Amino acid sequence: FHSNETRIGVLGVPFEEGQPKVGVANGPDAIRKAGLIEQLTTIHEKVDLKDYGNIKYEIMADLVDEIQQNIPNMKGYAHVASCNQKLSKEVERIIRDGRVCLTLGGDHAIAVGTVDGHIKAKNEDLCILWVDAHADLNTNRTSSSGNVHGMPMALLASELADYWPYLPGMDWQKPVISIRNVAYIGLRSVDSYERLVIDKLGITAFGMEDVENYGISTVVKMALDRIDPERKRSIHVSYDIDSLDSLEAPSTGTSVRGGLTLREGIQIMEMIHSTGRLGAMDLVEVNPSIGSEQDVKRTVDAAIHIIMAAVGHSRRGLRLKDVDTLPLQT
Ligand code: B3U
Ligand code: MN
Ligand code: MN
Repeated sequence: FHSNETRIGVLGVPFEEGQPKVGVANGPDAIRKAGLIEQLTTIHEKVDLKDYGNIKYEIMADLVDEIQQNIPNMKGYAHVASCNQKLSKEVERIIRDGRVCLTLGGDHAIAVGTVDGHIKAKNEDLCILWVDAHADLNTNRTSSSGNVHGMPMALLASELADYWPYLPGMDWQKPVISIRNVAYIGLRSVDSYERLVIDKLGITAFGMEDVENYGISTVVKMALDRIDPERKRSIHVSYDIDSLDSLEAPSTGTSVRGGLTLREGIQIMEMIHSTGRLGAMDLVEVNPSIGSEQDVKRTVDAAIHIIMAAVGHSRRGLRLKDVDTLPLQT
């Protein structure tokens, strides 16, 4: 049921203003340097891959002064608004070019732009699978950190639009995705106000205890049943590397023990790939400045395995086309 051609667009977003730790902006280059592009082209012979390089944006100058007085508790706001506006356009263009858009972060604040671009390109309902230790569901009123990487899901959800002040420079962004079309997997560090929102709105949220109780395959199936019951929506996966356990992905800004194994992390994406409806994926929060060289390698390798699973790499190995016998000895 999927066409045998795989069209992929890779886009790097060296963005770190959504959180306080330097280094996460080097995530895209670290992942590329470890061989992502080469590995992607070996999945099978019909991969058509285009690397769009790293995004460049100009900060909206008029925004900076205005923001500091008017938008409390959103650090780096002018950068967040400026980068995401450009990012949305780039993602839209890549998807309109018939490609699955793979966005390499950067911190998780960039999901505002990638989801917005995906929605605009597809002009239809879309569903989101948010794989993360955190819910990223704070508003500027509920956040105790003021870090925007803890807010993207709240900016995107239509049900939360009334809980935001007017945000200058974000008029392009439409909070049109219903939170009913969103499912979380991997939660284990959720703030009290986020918990309140999840309960009040009945958000589909699978925490680590659910992974423990049901197993990852059942969790993914239940998530898809909720957010895409008719199996027809384009799927956006926003994959925070901190969903994995700290032992699996140590080089990230806010790692939390007790997380997904890499095996579970891969299984999620193999299942999403098999739907044939992955439209876009973000892989965020890889920070090559955190931890030892070995920690960084481990984290980057994990990211690559997850991305490979998303675009069709099979742990069973590649099936030969038009060949069903072993070569004879001659
Ligand atoms: N919920 C906290 C912590 C956090 C969110 N996302 C990450 N950390 N990576 C906050 O700051 O909003
Ligand atoms: Mn996140
Ligand atoms: Mn997280």
